[in-house]
Amino acid sequence: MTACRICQGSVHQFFDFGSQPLSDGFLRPEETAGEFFYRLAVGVCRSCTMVQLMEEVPRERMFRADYPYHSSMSVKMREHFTRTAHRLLDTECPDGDPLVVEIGCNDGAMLSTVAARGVRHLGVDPSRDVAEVAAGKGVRVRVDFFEESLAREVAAAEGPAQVIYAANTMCHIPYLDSVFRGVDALLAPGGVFVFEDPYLGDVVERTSFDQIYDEHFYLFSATSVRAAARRYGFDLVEVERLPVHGGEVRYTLARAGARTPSGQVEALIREEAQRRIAGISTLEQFATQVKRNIEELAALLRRLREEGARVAAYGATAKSATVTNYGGFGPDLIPAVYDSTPAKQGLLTPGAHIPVRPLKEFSQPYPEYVVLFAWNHAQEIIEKERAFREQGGKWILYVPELHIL
Ligand code: DWN
Ligand code: SAH
Ligand code: ZN
Repeated sequence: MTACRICQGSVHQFFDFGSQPLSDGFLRPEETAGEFFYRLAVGVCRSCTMVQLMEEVPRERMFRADYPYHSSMSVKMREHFTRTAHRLLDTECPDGDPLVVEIGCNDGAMLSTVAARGVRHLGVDPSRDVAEVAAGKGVRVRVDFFEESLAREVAAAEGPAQVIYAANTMCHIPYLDSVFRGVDALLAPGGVFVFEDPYLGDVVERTSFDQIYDEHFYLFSATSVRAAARRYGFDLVEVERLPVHGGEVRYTLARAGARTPSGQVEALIREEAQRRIAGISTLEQFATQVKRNIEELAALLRRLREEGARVAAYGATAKSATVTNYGGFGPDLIPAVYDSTPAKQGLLTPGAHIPVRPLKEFSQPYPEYVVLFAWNHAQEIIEKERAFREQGGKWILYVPELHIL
């Protein structure tokens, strides 16, 4: 039996994706021989409902100096983080000399706006290359993992933080106990801890199974986040559903008793109970649907290969590692994936070893069918690449189910 990382309850496994590589482990052809693999399986805690991976990948393997994901590659995400920064400053930091801390600041997509407004801040991120990009935007960054010891050090040196923020990072941290104790040490008495991550309710509803991979150790819901927060003396006081990355929730935590939880919190928790989003039968149904989606995509890709169609993919996402490696989709079915990130171009995708090509080659000539691995950015990409469709190209999407655009 596996014990829950949050409450030590028993975890019921509901899907096993088998052996998987590091989702952001893009590699040079000569590195494929020594590639690292682990077992990707996911379960739900029968006590606190937290959905979590059955096996943990050491953090230093994932968040290395050359971690290749740059948040600012998407215009829509840049806009999202600019709006977020203004809102956090306007609502939580009206006066004085506030301190804003971001856990997992990456390339400064959010904190660059805080820096531009002249507000005291600190970004913490262990991945050196992306942190250097943030520093180049005027962001103060510490290249390290946020945990209790670091938080105590920052609290002693810089005083309490009015806002601690994390986007798509809390779900990456198995050792949340240390993070919560760190937040407790660093947060001002009336401060807020705000974080946003992929939402279990959306993953289940939309069968977005590729949100499950090494870096996404947890899949949160309002129910599981409130239970975890309470263990460390925090209340869940606000929840907000966000459209980014295929559906997320932004959670606002405050010290127990400091703020009255909004009606939205109770409403979402009630909805989760009614939908039984963490129920064993719901998750078993999800598992059946995942297998169906992957089989349909596999059948389509094999048919296109038989017909001699020119196929490629778009967006060398971390998520797509789960799709290509579970589906067994290598360069024989998908000969290339186009991506705008210089740090990924010229390398092979993890496990499946599909070559990553720069976007400028996408139209030379256009493929006939393109699997949209970055389906969460569909609106932005399909709009930007409308010339592809105008000359007859077709997009293949597999979330929420297989369809061709
Ligand atoms: O949680 C995480 C999220 C925030 O980012 C991390 N664990 C890792 C990463 O996940 P991902 O790689 O699945 O994220 P995205 O944002 O779906 O990745 C999009 C990829 O597509 C990037 O490599 C950039 C690329 N891209 C592109 O080539 N053209 C993106 C856009 C918008 C484009 O127009
Ligand atoms: N906030 C950005 C980046 C998300 S990717 C966005 O939403 O786009 C996850 C980031 O978390 C990576 O940059 C990774 O280096 C960072 N990270 C992982 N573990 C961390 C930890 N313990 N403390 C701080 N950052 C961490
Ligand atoms: Zn639990």
